Amino acid sequence: MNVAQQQPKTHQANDFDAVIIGAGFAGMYMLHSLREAGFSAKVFEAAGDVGGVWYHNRYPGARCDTESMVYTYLFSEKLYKDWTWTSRYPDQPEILSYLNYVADNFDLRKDIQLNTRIKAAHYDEANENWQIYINDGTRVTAKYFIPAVGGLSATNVPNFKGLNSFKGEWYHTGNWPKDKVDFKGKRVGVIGTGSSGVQIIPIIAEEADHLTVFQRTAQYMIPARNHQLDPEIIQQTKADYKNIKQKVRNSNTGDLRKTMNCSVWEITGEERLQELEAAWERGGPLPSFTDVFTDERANETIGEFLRSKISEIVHDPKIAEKLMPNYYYGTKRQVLNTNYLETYNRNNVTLADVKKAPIEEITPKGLRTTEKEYELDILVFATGYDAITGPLFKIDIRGRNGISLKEKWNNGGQISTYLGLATSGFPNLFLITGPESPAGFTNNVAVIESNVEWIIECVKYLREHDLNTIEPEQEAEAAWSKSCTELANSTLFVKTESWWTGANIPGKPRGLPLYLGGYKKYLQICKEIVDKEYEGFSLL
Ligand code: N01
Repeated sequence: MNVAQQQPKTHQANDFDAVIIGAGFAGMYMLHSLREAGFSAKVFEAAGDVGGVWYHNRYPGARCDTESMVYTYLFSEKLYKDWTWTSRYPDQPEILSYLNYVADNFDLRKDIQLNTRIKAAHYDEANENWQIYINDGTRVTAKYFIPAVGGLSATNVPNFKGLNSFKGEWYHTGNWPKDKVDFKGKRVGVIGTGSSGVQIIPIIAEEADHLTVFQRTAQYMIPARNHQLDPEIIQQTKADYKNIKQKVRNSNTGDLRKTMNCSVWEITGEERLQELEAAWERGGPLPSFTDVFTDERANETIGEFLRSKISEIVHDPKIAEKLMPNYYYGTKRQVLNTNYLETYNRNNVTLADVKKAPIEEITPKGLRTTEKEYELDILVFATGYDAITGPLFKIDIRGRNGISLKEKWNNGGQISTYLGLATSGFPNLFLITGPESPAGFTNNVAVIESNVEWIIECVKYLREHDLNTIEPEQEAEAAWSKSCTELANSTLFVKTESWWTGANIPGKPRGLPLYLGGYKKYLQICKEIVDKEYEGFSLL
């Protein structure tokens, strides 16, 4: 820690101690924690209600692929015991109800201003505060600025020629309307086969007259095997709260998934197959062998297993062939599904390979690939997000000397943070699930909780020590970023085009700006830095 001796300063009074953007899991827990610690805080939320991504992702079939017993706040034992999740993987309406329940239960709404978009936040060096500009032209000030905008909230609608000419309806999964979209009797097209596409496709297929899926990259599929939770299991889970919380914090992924703690090669091929078959029957993420994301041959053993399942499920060998992935297994985020592959056995579903015959344009009647025109009444974009940096870059965030975050990070080409929590030149700005945090590879709610708790400890420390600002020292930040890059480069993840690597957005700089050392290790590092009185930070 570097604490400079300085004269006391007189500052203009701030409107709030902290301004937070976003009323999702992160923003709401941040608000609650700040208030509990005696700080004044205000959340600004662009949507019409709380919920964050779960407010917007109301497409049919939307469901979390982390189990409900851990995709939930663990900070309050009472909350954990009072709320009852009904299924293994909670669906969007249930998660949204939960977040509304949390907002009411902790009386958060009085400090959340809805329907309000923040367009800019500028650091004022003279006053050592943040000037936060709202879309309606007004401005508020705060000592701390916390954009809790998540990594997957900036939707990506590819810039296809002719979209405006389309005479039908079109929607993006991440910005789904509140009113039901009626697919009955319609010819529907879905572009994209990631987590969102894979969830919506089987539902639309059941309702629509005809569905065409435009697939660019075939994905590995793992069954979710979602089910209603047995009342006895619910009681056991609630009783086991303390143990579950501890296990989550001691895990690499912030959840309770099975890990193998051995290399693919340490067990026989037969044993491996048994493990994989058992996991397939159980549903949920496959158990992770220690070398599966570093050793190409180890990775291929899992890829081969999953490809064999496609041939077993999909009746038409030509369609099965088109559905065969050929990237390293798991180097795009794993997709859990319910009846996805089975959907291609229906006779009202067509699979169009748009890697082979790319999309040329959207026409008034539908969509034209280099091969043919598909006539459509409804077009669904399940085309993902400008992830990790996208949501932050939508806000004009400027630190010292008026330098914007986008400029500092060279438009995403040179991201540098310290612990994913802060970045030099931007005093008193805190990130939650930010770049170079373990988000994206870890249960998001777990990362959110630990980030929020770290921030609260930090601002309490500043208050107790009568300090005005905190920001990373450049050397400490550079070392953290370097370690993130080195870890990422030692894996197969960087060899695949995905939203993790920025390759899904044309022109976006490539890289993998996330911490891949595991959640448990991340928590240890964050704690050590606090124990050493904020080593690597400059406190003034
Ligand atoms: O987005 P994606 P997503 N032309 O980027 C295709 C979380 N999430 O919304 O692979 C044609 O994964 C693209 O093709 P390709 C979760 O973390 C969680 O599905 O780039 N196709 C791909 O098939 C997840 O990982 C849940 O070649 C184009 C698809 O669109 C993350 O959000 C549910 C294209 C995008 O897949 C993102 O998932 C939903 C183009 N120009 C989301 N551009 C659950 O918890 C893109 N594509 C279950």
